[in-house]
Amino acid sequence: ADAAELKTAAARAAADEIRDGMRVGIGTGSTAEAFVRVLAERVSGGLSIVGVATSERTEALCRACSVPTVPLDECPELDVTVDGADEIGPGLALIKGGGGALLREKIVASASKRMIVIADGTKVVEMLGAFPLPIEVNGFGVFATYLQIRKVAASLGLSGDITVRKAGEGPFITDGGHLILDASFRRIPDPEALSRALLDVPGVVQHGLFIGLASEAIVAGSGGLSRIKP
Ligand code: DER
Repeated sequence: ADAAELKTAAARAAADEIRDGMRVGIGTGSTAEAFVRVLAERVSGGLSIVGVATSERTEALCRACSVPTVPLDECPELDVTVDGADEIGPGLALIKGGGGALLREKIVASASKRMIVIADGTKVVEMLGAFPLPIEVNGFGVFATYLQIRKVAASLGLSGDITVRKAGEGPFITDGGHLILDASFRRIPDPEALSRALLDVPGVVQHGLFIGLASEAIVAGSGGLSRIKP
């Protein structure tokens, strides 16, 4: 099976958990988009749900597929969020944010009773960090924030390139109007410590370490589907 088929297989398994009347957080990225397409089939077959999208991009796809969505403010408590991940580590700690939507993704995941992560097998890692950690930062004084991030990382024994994510000629701007720094720490032995240290930097809005949020991961590998619990 190719990557797209694996993503769809994981998406189908997640869609099987969605029941009539559920309030569903809908993630961002290619695997989450496979979930939207499967959900759209189920909705056209009579499933009645209300969705909350985690990005303008996902919102647009839901609209195009007639998956009903409302703003999070209209539905502040969700039954389940289904989303992808860039890395799935021990204890289902995740790195997310490859698609630049980590702030809304984390807000929506935290508003949900459950979070189901869907991914192809390549995302499961022994230790987080090979994927550069996305850090969402306020545009005011980015260089000062960058220096403070480097300092707190060094205090935890972490180093590596930290670069401003680009989009075309200029910086990538998130739905929330912020910038993203991608930090190539390579190995993150203590994600909890790094999470706390980063959130103490005033210019950091949020980061892509999702700790204690995922309830389950549905992973599609060449040998089939596997379910991982924390
Ligand atoms: O940006 C994100 O957080 C996405 O969910 C990302 O982590 C996974 O994207 P993919 O499904 O396209 O690999």
